[in-house]
Amino acid sequence: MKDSHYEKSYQLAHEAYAEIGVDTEIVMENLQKVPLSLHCWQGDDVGGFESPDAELSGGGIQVTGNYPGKAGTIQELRGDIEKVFSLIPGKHRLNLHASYGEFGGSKIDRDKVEPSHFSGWAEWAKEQGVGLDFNATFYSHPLAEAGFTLSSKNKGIRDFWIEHAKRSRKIAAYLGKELGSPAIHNTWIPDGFKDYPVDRIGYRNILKNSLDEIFSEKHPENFMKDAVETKLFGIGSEAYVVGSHEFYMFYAALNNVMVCLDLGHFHPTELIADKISSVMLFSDELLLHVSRPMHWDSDHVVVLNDDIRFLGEELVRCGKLDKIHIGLDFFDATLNRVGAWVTGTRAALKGLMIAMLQPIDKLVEYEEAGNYYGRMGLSEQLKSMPFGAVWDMYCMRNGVVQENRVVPEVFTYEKNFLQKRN
Ligand code: RNT
Ligand code: ZN
Repeated sequence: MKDSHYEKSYQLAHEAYAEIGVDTEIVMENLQKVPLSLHCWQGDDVGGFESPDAELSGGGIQVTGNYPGKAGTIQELRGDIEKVFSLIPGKHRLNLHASYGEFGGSKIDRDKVEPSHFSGWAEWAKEQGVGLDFNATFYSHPLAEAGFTLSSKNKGIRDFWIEHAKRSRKIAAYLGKELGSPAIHNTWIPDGFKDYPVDRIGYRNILKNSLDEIFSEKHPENFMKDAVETKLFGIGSEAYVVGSHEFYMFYAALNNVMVCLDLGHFHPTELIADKISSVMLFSDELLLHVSRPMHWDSDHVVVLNDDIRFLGEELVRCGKLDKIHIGLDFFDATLNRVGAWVTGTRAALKGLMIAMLQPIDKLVEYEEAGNYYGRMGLSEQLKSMPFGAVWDMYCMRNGVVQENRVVPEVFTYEKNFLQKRN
């Protein structure tokens, strides 16, 4: 399609939305202000670069598939991320895990990681003009194999992970300082039991104490902020997860840290969209891990499904988009990883744009008047409005390909780069 056709489609869409009281120009301006934090681990199946052949192991998360082309070095990963950034409208961030440091071929254990191992990332992020976020890595390690890290009853193991967490928070503070934008440090641990535990309270008490110890080290808020990620169950922790939703909700509320809600960490029919308003009435900020659970915490690539639409709607409607940090957390090794990143990230942005293109005042008016047909009927009408024309225009104005060019771009990159990897 010619550029002039995109212009025409956009003009028609602009008029159609104006008729229902929505200004598409303002929507584009608002979406431009929303950064997403892209997860570095999509590019290499959560492997990290602690050793040349590092791969995800243990810890209640799993990646299936062996599609060729995964990033085998940090340079390849950065190249892939640069490609991804070039195909996504807006300015975004990158979310790193401690296992992605530049360790120069030597074995640096998790209790020895330092800011210097991430100075290369800081330099790269400066060149890219993106902020960074950070995570301690509590899986794929011999001392995580027994299933317990910060809540371990073994003091040696526990202290090892406490040290790792403290160092990771320091690295986050370093990155935030270097880049002039606070890094969110997220703590997720895999601790739990496959079968019914006896001492439920014991492990949770230990976790509470470990977190107290970790967070007793303070860092300036403009360098780093903390989040703790809740979970209902994982592979091998079906019966009991120490860091459950209730545990972290209370912990976060009482200790001035953020809670992190991952779409895949709840019962299959629970919606994150319904949790945001409750959290935001009692907490200043919130971290999200946007993913696509399928029957379980499967971390499928995000697509524009109802969950994402509901999430976008709630993010826009609650009016606190600037206080909610949107991270992505999906990985699927059965398909082109760069494509997964691009399509998943674009889907999350589309969810937000669709929500912004709604006449919220009118919907609230129907709701308050008890006119529930009006609320439902208008919501349904919105679904067939020309959102795609606004999205394509948004991409064009950001110097990024329109929707129909995404797949060919990914194929070309695959042919020129990914297929040349072994
Ligand atoms: C696991 C959590 C966690 C991880 C990443 C890699 O269930 O969702 O956020 O996916 O830290
Ligand atoms: Zn997550």
